[in-house]
Amino acid sequence: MHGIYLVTDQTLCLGRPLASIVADAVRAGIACVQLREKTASTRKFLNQALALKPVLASAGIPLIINDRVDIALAAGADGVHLGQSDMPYDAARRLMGSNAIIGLSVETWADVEAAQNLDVAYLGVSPVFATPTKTDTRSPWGLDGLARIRAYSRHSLVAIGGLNAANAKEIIRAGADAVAVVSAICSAEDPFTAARNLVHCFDSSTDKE
Ligand code: TZP
Ligand code: MG
Repeated sequence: MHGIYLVTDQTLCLGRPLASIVADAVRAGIACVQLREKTASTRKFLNQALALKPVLASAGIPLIINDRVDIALAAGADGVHLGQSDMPYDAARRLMGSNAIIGLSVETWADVEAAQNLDVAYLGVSPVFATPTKTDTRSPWGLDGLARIRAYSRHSLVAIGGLNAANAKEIIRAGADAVAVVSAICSAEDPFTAARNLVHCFDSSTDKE
Protein backbone atom coordinates (compact mmCIF):
# COMPACT_ATOMS: atom_id res chain seq x y z
CA MET A 1 0.00 0.00 0.00
CA HIS A 2 1.40 3.31 -1.09
CA GLY A 3 -0.06 6.82 -1.42
CA ILE A 4 -3.10 8.60 -0.06
CA TYR A 5 -5.71 6.25 1.39
CA LEU A 6 -9.23 7.65 1.79
CA VAL A 7 -11.34 6.22 4.63
CA THR A 8 -14.93 7.32 4.21
CA ASP A 9 -17.41 8.59 6.75
CA GLN A 10 -20.76 9.57 5.31
CA THR A 11 -21.59 11.52 8.48
CA LEU A 12 -18.63 13.87 7.93
CA CYS A 13 -19.45 14.72 4.30
CA LEU A 14 -21.43 17.87 5.23
CA GLY A 15 -24.58 16.57 3.53
CA ARG A 16 -22.85 15.90 0.20
CA PRO A 17 -23.18 12.47 -1.41
CA LEU A 18 -20.30 10.19 -0.51
CA ALA A 19 -20.02 9.03 -4.13
CA SER A 20 -19.21 12.56 -5.32
CA ILE A 21 -16.49 12.98 -2.68
CA VAL A 22 -14.98 9.63 -3.61
CA ALA A 23 -15.11 10.59 -7.31
CA ASP A 24 -13.29 13.87 -6.53
CA ALA A 25 -10.63 12.03 -4.55
CA VAL A 26 -10.17 9.47 -7.33
CA ARG A 27 -9.74 12.27 -9.89
CA ALA A 28 -7.11 13.80 -7.59
CA GLY A 29 -5.03 10.62 -7.64
CA ILE A 30 -5.60 8.83 -4.34
CA ALA A 31 -4.43 5.21 -4.12
CA CYS A 32 -7.13 3.38 -2.15
CA VAL A 33 -10.64 3.76 -0.70
CA GLN A 34 -11.91 2.12 2.46
CA LEU A 35 -15.67 2.24 2.83
CA ARG A 36 -16.35 2.71 6.52
CA GLU A 37 -19.98 2.84 7.67
CA LYS A 38 -20.57 2.67 11.40
CA THR A 39 -24.25 3.63 11.42
CA ALA A 40 -25.69 2.52 8.06
CA SER A 41 -27.86 -0.58 7.78
CA THR A 42 -26.36 -3.67 6.16
CA ARG A 43 -28.46 -3.01 3.05
CA LYS A 44 -27.27 0.60 2.74
CA PHE A 45 -23.66 -0.39 3.40
CA LEU A 46 -23.80 -3.03 0.66
CA ASN A 47 -25.51 -0.69 -1.80
CA GLN A 48 -22.87 1.97 -1.18
CA ALA A 49 -20.14 -0.60 -1.84
CA LEU A 50 -21.85 -1.76 -5.05
CA ALA A 51 -22.20 1.85 -6.21
CA LEU A 52 -18.52 2.69 -5.59
CA LYS A 53 -17.10 -0.50 -7.04
CA PRO A 54 -17.32 0.30 -10.79
CA VAL A 55 -16.02 3.86 -10.28
CA LEU A 56 -12.97 2.57 -8.40
CA ALA A 57 -12.41 -0.46 -10.63
CA SER A 58 -12.27 1.70 -13.75
CA ALA A 59 -9.65 3.90 -12.05
CA GLY A 60 -7.68 0.84 -10.88
CA ILE A 61 -8.20 1.78 -7.23
CA PRO A 62 -8.92 -0.97 -4.68
CA LEU A 63 -12.15 -0.91 -2.68
CA ILE A 64 -11.63 -2.07 0.89
CA ILE A 65 -14.54 -2.66 3.27
CA ASN A 66 -14.18 -1.75 6.94
CA ASP A 67 -14.96 -4.55 9.42
CA ARG A 68 -17.49 -6.49 7.34
CA VAL A 69 -16.23 -9.55 5.52
CA ASP A 70 -19.80 -10.41 4.48
CA ILE A 71 -20.23 -7.06 2.75
CA ALA A 72 -16.82 -7.30 1.11
CA LEU A 73 -17.78 -10.70 -0.32
CA ALA A 74 -21.29 -9.69 -1.34
CA ALA A 75 -19.98 -6.56 -3.11
CA GLY A 76 -17.00 -8.28 -4.73
CA ALA A 77 -14.70 -5.74 -3.04
CA ASP A 78 -10.93 -6.08 -3.24
CA GLY A 79 -10.43 -6.50 0.46
CA VAL A 80 -11.34 -5.87 4.04
CA HIS A 81 -9.87 -3.79 6.85
CA LEU A 82 -9.94 -5.49 10.24
CA GLY A 83 -9.70 -3.93 13.68
CA GLN A 84 -8.54 -5.84 16.72
CA SER A 85 -12.16 -6.63 17.73
CA ASP A 86 -13.26 -7.69 14.25
CA MET A 87 -13.08 -11.14 12.68
CA PRO A 88 -9.61 -12.63 13.24
CA TYR A 89 -7.22 -12.53 10.30
CA ASP A 90 -7.18 -16.32 9.68
CA ALA A 91 -10.95 -16.58 9.45
CA ALA A 92 -11.16 -13.53 7.17
CA ARG A 93 -8.46 -14.99 4.92
CA ARG A 94 -10.30 -18.30 4.64
CA LEU A 95 -13.48 -16.52 3.60
CA MET A 96 -11.92 -13.87 1.37
CA GLY A 97 -9.39 -16.06 -0.43
CA SER A 98 -5.71 -15.71 -1.11
CA ASN A 99 -5.93 -12.70 -3.45
CA ALA A 100 -7.89 -10.43 -1.13
CA ILE A 101 -6.26 -7.37 0.42
CA ILE A 102 -6.50 -7.71 4.19
CA GLY A 103 -5.40 -4.79 6.32
CA LEU A 104 -5.16 -4.89 10.12
CA SER A 105 -5.20 -2.07 12.67
CA VAL A 106 -2.50 -2.16 15.33
CA GLU A 107 -3.16 -0.27 18.54
CA THR A 108 -0.57 -1.79 20.88
CA TRP A 109 2.93 -3.19 20.63
CA ALA A 110 1.50 -6.68 21.25
CA ASP A 111 -0.69 -6.18 18.16
CA VAL A 112 2.38 -5.26 16.10
CA GLU A 113 4.26 -8.37 17.26
CA ALA A 114 1.28 -10.65 16.67
CA ALA A 115 0.86 -9.28 13.14
CA GLN A 116 4.43 -10.08 12.15
CA ASN A 117 3.53 -13.64 11.12
CA LEU A 118 0.27 -12.76 9.39
CA ASP A 119 0.08 -12.33 5.65
CA VAL A 120 -1.63 -8.94 5.87
CA ALA A 121 -1.23 -6.40 3.06
CA TYR A 122 -0.58 -3.59 5.53
CA LEU A 123 -0.83 -2.52 9.15
CA GLY A 124 -3.06 0.42 9.99
CA VAL A 125 -1.07 2.37 12.60
CA SER A 126 -3.99 3.59 14.67
CA PRO A 127 -4.15 6.34 15.73
CA VAL A 128 -0.94 8.26 15.06
CA PHE A 129 -2.46 11.42 16.57
CA ALA A 130 -5.63 11.88 18.62
CA THR A 131 -8.58 12.79 16.42
CA PRO A 132 -12.19 13.86 17.01
CA THR A 133 -13.21 11.53 14.14
CA LYS A 134 -12.62 8.47 16.34
CA THR A 135 -12.41 8.88 20.08
CA ASP A 136 -12.65 5.25 21.28
CA THR A 137 -8.97 4.62 20.54
CA ARG A 138 -5.96 3.53 22.56
CA SER A 139 -3.27 6.14 23.18
CA PRO A 140 -1.82 7.66 20.02
CA TRP A 141 1.42 6.19 18.69
CA GLY A 142 2.90 9.59 17.83
CA LEU A 143 5.74 9.94 15.36
CA ASP A 144 8.08 7.99 17.66
CA GLY A 145 5.73 5.04 17.86
CA LEU A 146 5.30 5.03 14.10
CA ALA A 147 9.08 5.06 13.61
CA ARG A 148 9.46 2.22 16.13
CA ILE A 149 6.91 0.10 14.24
CA ARG A 150 8.70 0.93 10.96
CA ALA A 151 11.99 -0.34 12.39
CA TYR A 152 10.44 -3.63 13.53
CA SER A 153 7.64 -4.59 11.14
CA ARG A 154 8.00 -6.32 7.78
CA HIS A 155 4.64 -4.93 6.69
CA SER A 156 3.61 -1.90 4.71
CA LEU A 157 2.38 0.81 7.13
CA VAL A 158 -0.76 2.90 6.65
CA ALA A 159 -0.79 5.74 9.18
CA ILE A 160 -4.17 7.06 10.37
CA GLY A 161 -5.48 9.57 12.89
CA GLY A 162 -5.29 13.34 12.72
CA LEU A 163 -3.44 13.40 9.40
CA ASN A 164 -3.63 16.18 6.85
CA ALA A 165 -1.52 18.08 4.29
CA ALA A 166 0.27 19.95 7.08
CA ASN A 167 1.68 16.84 8.77
CA ALA A 168 1.77 14.27 5.93
CA LYS A 169 5.46 14.89 5.21
CA GLU A 170 6.60 14.13 8.75
CA ILE A 171 4.41 11.03 8.78
CA ILE A 172 6.10 9.75 5.63
CA ARG A 173 9.53 10.66 7.03
CA ALA A 174 8.72 8.62 10.16
CA GLY A 175 8.08 5.56 7.98
CA ALA A 176 4.50 5.50 6.69
CA ASP A 177 3.99 3.95 3.26
CA ALA A 178 0.52 5.42 3.00
CA VAL A 179 -1.34 8.28 4.67
CA ALA A 180 -4.98 7.55 5.54
CA VAL A 181 -7.42 10.38 6.09
CA VAL A 182 -11.11 10.77 6.84
CA SER A 183 -11.95 14.39 7.66
CA ALA A 184 -9.11 15.97 5.65
CA ILE A 185 -10.99 14.91 2.50
CA CYS A 186 -14.59 14.07 3.55
CA SER A 187 -15.10 17.34 5.46
CA ALA A 188 -13.04 19.58 3.18
CA GLU A 189 -14.82 22.51 1.59
CA ASP A 190 -13.31 21.37 -1.72
CA PRO A 191 -12.58 17.63 -1.49
CA PHE A 192 -10.85 17.52 -4.89
CA THR A 193 -8.33 20.24 -3.98
CA ALA A 194 -7.81 18.75 -0.52
CA ALA A 195 -7.11 15.31 -2.01
CA ARG A 196 -4.86 16.78 -4.68
CA ASN A 197 -2.82 18.66 -2.07
CA LEU A 198 -2.37 15.45 -0.10
CA VAL A 199 -1.35 13.54 -3.24
CA HIS A 200 1.20 16.27 -4.12
CA CYS A 201 2.51 16.21 -0.60
CA PHE A 202 2.93 12.46 -0.76
CA ASP A 203 4.56 12.51 -4.20
CA SER A 204 6.99 15.28 -3.30
CA SER A 205 7.97 13.58 -0.03
CA THR A 206 8.64 10.23 -1.64
CA ASP A 207 10.45 11.67 -4.75
CA LYS A 208 13.13 13.15 -2.51
CA GLU A 209 14.16 9.86 -0.92
N1 TZP B 1 -8.98 4.78 12.92
C1 TZP B 1 -8.05 5.31 13.71
S1 TZP B 1 -8.14 6.99 13.75
C2 TZP B 1 -9.45 6.99 12.67
C3 TZP B 1 -9.78 5.71 12.33
C4 TZP B 1 -10.87 5.30 11.42
C5 TZP B 1 -10.12 8.22 12.20
C6 TZP B 1 -9.21 9.13 11.43
O1 TZP B 1 -9.93 10.26 11.06
P1 TZP B 1 -9.25 11.66 10.67
O2 TZP B 1 -10.42 12.56 10.43
O3 TZP B 1 -8.47 11.42 9.43
O4 TZP B 1 -8.41 12.08 11.85
MG1 MG C 1 -13.24 -2.37 12.91
